[in-house]
Amino acid sequence: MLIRRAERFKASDVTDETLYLNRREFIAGGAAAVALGAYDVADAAAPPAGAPLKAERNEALSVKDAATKLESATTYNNFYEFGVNKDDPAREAHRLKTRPWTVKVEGLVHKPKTYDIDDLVRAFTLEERVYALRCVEAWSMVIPWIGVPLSALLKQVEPTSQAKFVEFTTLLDPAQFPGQKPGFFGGGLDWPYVEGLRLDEALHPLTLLTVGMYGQVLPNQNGAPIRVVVPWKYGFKSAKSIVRIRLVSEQPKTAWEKAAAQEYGFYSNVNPNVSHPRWSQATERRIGEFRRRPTLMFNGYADQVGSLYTGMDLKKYY
Ligand SMILES: Nc1nc2c(c(=O)[nH]1)N[C@H]1C(S)=C(S)[C@@H](COP(=O)(O)O)O[C@H]1N2
Ligand SMILES: [Mo]
Repeated sequence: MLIRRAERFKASDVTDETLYLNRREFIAGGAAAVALGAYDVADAAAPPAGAPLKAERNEALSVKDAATKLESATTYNNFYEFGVNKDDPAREAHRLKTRPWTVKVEGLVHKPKTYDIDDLVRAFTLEERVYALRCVEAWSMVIPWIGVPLSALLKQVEPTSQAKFVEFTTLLDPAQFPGQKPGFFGGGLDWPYVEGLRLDEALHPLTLLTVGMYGQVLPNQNGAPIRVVVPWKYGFKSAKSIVRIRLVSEQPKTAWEKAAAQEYGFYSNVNPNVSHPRWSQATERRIGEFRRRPTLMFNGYADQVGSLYTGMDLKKYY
């Protein structure tokens, strides 16, 4: 797998959008063996983080902003299973074995299904969308994510009429996630990391089940082999390295609600008018920029998602 080896990501290699684009052209021209929307898994002895992953950009669901440097997106992370510091994930994430990996989709569905990660990537058409992920700590990054609309997967399992919420669960394995070891300060979280969405939020076309970024298989520190990206919500709603998607009738208890409910609500829609108890959320620092920028309602997606919350008091349901 010459291409994979040559292309295996090295943060220092790719430092700006221009280089990134050239690189994509190179991949497009040289990777005849790599089918659109699927990497070659014939020789997947090693987890393919960094292998080229092609997908057509969905322009309608992409922002025009320049992407954050790949190096920043892969070295400044929140992934408390690896530690609470921003540089812990890049240092520790090699411990995570992303193959074999299955995702169980179960609960209130007519057709529960366990997907092997590679079958899942082959079964759906991958799209690339450029989304800003905005952290509750008031910084943001613009990342070209690759994945499948979560709705495509949910349609396959056929939620029952009782299903009202979707719960996402990250792998529980203290042997691979030092932050889950008893006695390790994992930010006070109760493992495994659990997140959730209302079913209509989960079915919204913007919600992306994500397997790659920057034209590559997702790096471990960004949630390999599969994570969620919900662009109109704060980053912690986008659970990483998930092993289970469960449809349920009651609002799931999320890891951050259990840890500090008054700071991290279930909805956590990006909202410049609702402050975090310890800081304002009116402006944000885009990683790589000097000047702070005003934060937009629903992270700029008010036209697309506003109707999901008609009549709701967003100060109460923060
Ligand atoms: N399992 C798990 N998922 C997680 C987290 C985590 O600690 N554990 N952190 C969240 C937070 S706070 C943010 S801001 C984003 C960061 O994603 P990124 O590192 O790919 O930018 O992941 C989210 N998903
Ligand atoms: Mo975050």
